[in-house]
Amino acid sequence: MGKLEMERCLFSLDHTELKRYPNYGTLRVREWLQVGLVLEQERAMSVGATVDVRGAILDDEESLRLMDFPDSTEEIPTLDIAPYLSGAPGGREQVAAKLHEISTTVGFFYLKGHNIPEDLIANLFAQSRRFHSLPEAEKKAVPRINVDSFKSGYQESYEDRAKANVNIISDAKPNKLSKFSANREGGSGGASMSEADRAKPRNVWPENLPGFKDVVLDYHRSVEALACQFMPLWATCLKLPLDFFDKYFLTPHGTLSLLHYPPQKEIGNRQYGIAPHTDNALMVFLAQSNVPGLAVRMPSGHWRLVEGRPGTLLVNTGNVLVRWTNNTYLSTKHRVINTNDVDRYSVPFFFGPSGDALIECLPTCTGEGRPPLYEPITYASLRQWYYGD
Ligand SMILES: O=C(O)CCC(=O)C(=O)O
Ligand SMILES: [Fe+2]
Repeated sequence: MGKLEMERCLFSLDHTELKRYPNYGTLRVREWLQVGLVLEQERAMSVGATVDVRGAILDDEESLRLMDFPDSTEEIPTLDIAPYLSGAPGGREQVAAKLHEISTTVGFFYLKGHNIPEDLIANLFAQSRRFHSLPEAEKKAVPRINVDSFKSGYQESYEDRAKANVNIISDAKPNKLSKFSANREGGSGGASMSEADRAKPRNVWPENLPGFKDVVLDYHRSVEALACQFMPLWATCLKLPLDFFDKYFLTPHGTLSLLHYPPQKEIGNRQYGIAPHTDNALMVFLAQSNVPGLAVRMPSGHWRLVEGRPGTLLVNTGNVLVRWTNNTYLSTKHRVINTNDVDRYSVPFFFGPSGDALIECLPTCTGEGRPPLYEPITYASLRQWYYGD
């Protein structure tokens, strides 16, 4: 059996069935899975070098000018998900058709009708301001931890991205932002996680901020539930059985980040709040305050400033969907510069499959004359390639 076949076989193991074996806990299955993951990780190192899921790296003077001074007035579409969530007849098909169109053209949209209470979102921003207003020493007391490649806690400024494959320009200055991140409690590794893995603490919390943890976790749960409801929609878009994606999302990845950008007076010189990049997740749900700063690369190649719209979340598709759909869907380039006089706050929620999910070209995205462009890769390995650690 070749490496890939073995990995496919390992990934598709039915753990519900396997758990019926009295010796499941000590069974070699876990060892096999580990072997499969290691082999896959080794290969991932070369995958990034041959096919770049981010698309063209834009690094010339003209491209930088377009990023720094957005002048596009092209439309960012709106997706109203209510007809699907309410179970209206034909609602799923109607919403999926619009989602498909958006994902092949712009890759960013305002999500309306999402059912996350406005007061929860307002409270989340209030908690973010509270946290970021703490004295630096108190914030630094909340360490940055890395559990199974998922990072939580406080980060003063962005990590050194020299080894990473996040940015789409070279030599970007360190990003001007700080953040607090929280990951899914219980972990996101998938069926191959051991009991010990499952029990590991995933998050660190500030002391003396009563209510902070509850609000952050409450929003995390709400937005994860919303994100999971997208999976049958994606299956509809891609003409797959409605439960097609279930096995990839046993323990979904969900990283929530409370981002804080100080004002930035000088534009240019490769200095950004967040340098131009694509997101690596399957999709990202962004709660925005009313302070602009995010700009998105539109179909014309010009960039557009994205204003916040009350009652909506801004959503974009990421690198996982590009690989899964063999380039049918976009992972659109974007960046942030806070040119305002006031601090800017935003809250992205990065949503993806379990770490051990094998991302390989979907059966409906390949065929005669359309070979898969990307090699299969686990989500954990794709993350490793992206972050360089
Ligand atoms: O703050 C924003 O508006 C966007 C943040 C973002 O692009 C990211 O965290 O990947
Ligand atoms: Fe992003």
